[in-house]
Amino acid sequence: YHDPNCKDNRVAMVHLFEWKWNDIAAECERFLAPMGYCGVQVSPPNEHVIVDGYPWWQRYQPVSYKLESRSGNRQEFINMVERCNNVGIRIYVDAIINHMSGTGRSGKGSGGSDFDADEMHFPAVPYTIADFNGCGGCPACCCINSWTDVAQVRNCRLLGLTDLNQALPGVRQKIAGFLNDLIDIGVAGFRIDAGKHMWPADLKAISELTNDLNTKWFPAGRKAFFFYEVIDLAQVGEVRAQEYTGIGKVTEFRYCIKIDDVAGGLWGIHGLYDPGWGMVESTDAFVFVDNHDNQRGHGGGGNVVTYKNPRKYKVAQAVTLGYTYGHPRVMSSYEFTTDGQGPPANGDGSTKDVVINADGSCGNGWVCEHRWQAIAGMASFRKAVANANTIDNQRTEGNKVAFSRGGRGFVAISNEGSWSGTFQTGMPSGRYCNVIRGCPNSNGGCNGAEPVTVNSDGTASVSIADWDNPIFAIHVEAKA
Ligand code: LM2
Ligand code: CA
Repeated sequence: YHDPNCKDNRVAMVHLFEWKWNDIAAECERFLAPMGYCGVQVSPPNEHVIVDGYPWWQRYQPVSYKLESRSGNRQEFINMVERCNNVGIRIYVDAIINHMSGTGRSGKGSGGSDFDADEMHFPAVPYTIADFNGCGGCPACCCINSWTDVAQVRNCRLLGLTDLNQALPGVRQKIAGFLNDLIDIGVAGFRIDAGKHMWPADLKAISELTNDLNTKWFPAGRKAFFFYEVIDLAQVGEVRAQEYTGIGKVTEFRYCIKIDDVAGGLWGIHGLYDPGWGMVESTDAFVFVDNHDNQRGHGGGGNVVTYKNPRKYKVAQAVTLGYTYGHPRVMSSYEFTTDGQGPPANGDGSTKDVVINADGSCGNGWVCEHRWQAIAGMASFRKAVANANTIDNQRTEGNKVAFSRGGRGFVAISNEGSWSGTFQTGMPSGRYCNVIRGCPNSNGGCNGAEPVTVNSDGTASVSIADWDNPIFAIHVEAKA
């Protein structure tokens, strides 16, 4: 359950937040596979409530486990999984299994199913009132008031969302049935939403009911990757991330704070992983610079760097993808100004297509951070250094850092303007492309810049001069 099931030595995941299935399928083929990404976290694929104005968060209120959502229908989902797997790109589903919709909501969901949350009536699953936690032991609102009362955090309603009782065999079976439907289609794993609000023992029991992955794309006997969303910012008495490391990886939200800090002051790179802060060990950590919640002040919020600060964001991603701590996910956003704002929409409320401009950037309001050359280049870097677990030749000078990765790659970053000189890259001699500028091209050169020569003693003359892209990165899979 800890293995992301990547193809070959691919590593980086990208969250294509609110993308439609057809657009994701195309992106796997035309961009993610060639750039060395491992997989995609997709928005919740199951039936959800429809809220006026179509905020993104309507998809965190399930109505049923039918695969009919704002991103597309079941057949489109199946096509996406097949097309992506066929080019070696994995699909990870954002699974909302803690709760169903919020109280006060009723009517029809995105797949046309009837529901009534106040009656806890979700006939398309089906769930009835007996499948939910009662309000005994909860405050009068039945909601979570105290975040240090662990039983309340797990048995009462998060934000008034009707809370499933995962201790019941019938509920476990229905959740596992949903996950198994997705596994049989070919998904590689799950982000378990609101992990903090469920008991680890119940989650373990559910994961043990899941099928092996589809042998059309995975070796026999493989289990799905589980990563649990647990917001642990080390407040005394609250749920701890470490409670979940036995059953999968766990989101490390302290990393978001650390990386924002380090991207501003590279001298702090030594403290990126800080056990003193209670951070989980590298092999258990699922890390990201920002996510769909904290980039807009939801889900713990905090000081996080986002696409709105592009230069710093690229530095943060270069450190995340270049370094060794945790399993990395890249956020891919749409432009927003208010926190509830949904994805770019047509007049009828449907989500707009992702369009790709001639220069490779995205249009129609999609930001596509994962396509920024610096970030895509570092995704390819992470693939090349996947089996090199060391950091060598690290050189920190003020707000600048350089390091190599076991003879497979070398990175230098400057937050102090231009930086040039001779560096020990630790790499085999040859001609490489600075993947921050561009990839190797078919003429034996590099796009965006002249090739870089590494001498037989591993040294190279390196120059960083572009304030907006203050990174230099070469690796053994991008030779000129
Ligand atoms: C998560 N992780 O644990 C998600 O990452 C986060 O995006 C989800 O909240 C949350 N858990 C529940 O799945 C989002 C959003 C909330 C929104 C909920 C449900 O951040 O603001 O709450 O989805 O749609 C909304 C309203 C809130 C209301 C609630 C219930 O914003 O005011 O609470 O619905 O009706 C009364
Ligand atoms: Ca719960």
